[in-house]
Amino acid sequence: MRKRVFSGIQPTGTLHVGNYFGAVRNWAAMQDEYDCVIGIVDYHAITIDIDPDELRSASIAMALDLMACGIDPERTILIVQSDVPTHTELSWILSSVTSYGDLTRMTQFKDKSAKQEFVSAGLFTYPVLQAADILLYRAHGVPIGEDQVQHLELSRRIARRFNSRFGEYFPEPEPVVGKGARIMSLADPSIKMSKSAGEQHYVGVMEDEASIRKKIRSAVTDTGLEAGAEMSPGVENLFEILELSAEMLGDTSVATELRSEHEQGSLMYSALKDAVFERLMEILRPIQKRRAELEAAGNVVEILRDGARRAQAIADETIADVRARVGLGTG
Ligand code: AQP
Repeated sequence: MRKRVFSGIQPTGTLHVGNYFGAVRNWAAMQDEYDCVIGIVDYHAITIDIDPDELRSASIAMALDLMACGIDPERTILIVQSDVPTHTELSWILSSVTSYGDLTRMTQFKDKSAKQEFVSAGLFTYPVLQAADILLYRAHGVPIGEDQVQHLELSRRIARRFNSRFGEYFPEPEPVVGKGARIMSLADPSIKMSKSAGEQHYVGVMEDEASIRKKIRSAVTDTGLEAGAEMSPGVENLFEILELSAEMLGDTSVATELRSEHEQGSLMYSALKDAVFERLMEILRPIQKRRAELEAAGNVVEILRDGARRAQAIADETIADVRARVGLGTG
């Protein structure tokens, strides 16, 4: 039997290059080897204030973005999370085997709650819903960026606690963290690239060329170079994006050359930025073209409904087993 993987993304804005290198391209690469379920996690998105009309269209837009990046709905079950409401039933059950103390240690909650005027209970219990997303499909692996590793550790603890209280049932999901798992903001390389930090802190996968060029040209580097000097975080981040793009294109020679110039203290940052822009656009242009074609095809909602039907069949099996183990309902 093939192993199953689950991963998710919030429909809270446009897909960015951090999401792409850290997560989405890995999801696309895993489709032949694993049974993949990918969720556009709209239940997660409502833990902070979000406009209802925007949310629904953002979920559909995210599905198009993901398919344009290579997620093939024939090989991957692609869903909008709330189309399979069983996620929330399992989440409630799992909250009973989740330690309150563990939840208080989640750094994402600390960061996000500090930015909110109104801090919802949903934001606090977010990692329990995340555990439910994964365990509902009895997934063995979860391909994620580094920022999600702590949450995944908690999912593993929740699975262990459920298994010890109700009998061995859930596999303990393993994190799959690949290259590109921590792409930083170009404007402030001390924070991760993210949609919520603001427009200047991310490069959108579907963003227009002129705007991407501008963001890369104004990326923070450092003031000067000496031979053998340590790389500043901004320069390291540019090299990371260059190398990831070059590897995908199958020619890393420019990256190697520029690295050796850096070691010798002769690197012009404008040349590095031009190389990043050119290689990145070689990756993004075909994705953007494909996105327009998929949108014109006009069948994305149908695709998502089909995904939800396939996902619900797995979810129904899991929740029936869980209800029986826990002793819920009349049977
Ligand atoms: N900068 C990043 N580098 C590598 N991987 C990343 N991921 C997110 N940011 C980076 C990975 O992308 C997947 C989806 O994550 P998400 O839905 O939480 O998206 P986000 O970009 O983190 O969303 P926001 O709105 O930008 O969130 P915050 O508020 O955290 O800034 C995950 O696998 C994630 O690891």
